Amino acid sequence: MSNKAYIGLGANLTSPARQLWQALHHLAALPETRLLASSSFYRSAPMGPQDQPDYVNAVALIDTALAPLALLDALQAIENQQGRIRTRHWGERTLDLDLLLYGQITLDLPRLKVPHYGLKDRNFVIQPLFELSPELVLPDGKALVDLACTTNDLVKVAPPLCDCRTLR
Ligand code: A4P
Ligand code: MG
Repeated sequence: MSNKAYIGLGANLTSPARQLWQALHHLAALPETRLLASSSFYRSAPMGPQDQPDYVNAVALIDTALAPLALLDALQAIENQQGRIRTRHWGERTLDLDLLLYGQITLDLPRLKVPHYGLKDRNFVIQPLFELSPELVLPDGKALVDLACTTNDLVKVAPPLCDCRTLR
């Protein structure tokens, strides 16, 4: 059985936009998984420590038969492959991949909380998610459109990747 999952991508080191492109290629190559769509790339000021570069963020939609923990393992393997080094909390990184949503499932495991705990509070997640799926309803029944913020500090840095067939 396959499930739609949304992945949050973030990077602020070593050519962040290129890191996101590379991560999309890696997502497209995962077993039992299809990359369906990616949002535009957005630049934003760092949340957390301010003495780090701006981030580039995006959200990808995949269709996957990987179970949630297997998918998390795969996402962390991609982060490591792209040179992720864990230093300080909310610190700089070549690549962060967060499992935002997995179908309508809610999980509260030591290694994995779904929906991702920051989903509702972060413009750099809500806006690209809204671009992909404006009609989305979260597992708690909340409509994404009701979370969409009016104030906006995000700047688009790349055109939408509307044709993900080139990444498959
Ligand atoms: N984990 C639990 N649930 C999940 C999930 N749904 N998806 C666990 C992914 N991981 C999940 O993550 C720590 C642990 O969370 C993992 O081992 C996993 O088992 P991490 O990626 O190692 O560490 P982290 O990313 O520093 O911590 P955290 O709390 O996940 O940070 P966030 O929420 O990812 O935020 N500013 C801007 N503008 N844009 C950003 O993208 N990102 C962060 C990091 C800080 N500031 C930012 C941005
Ligand atoms: Mg993370």
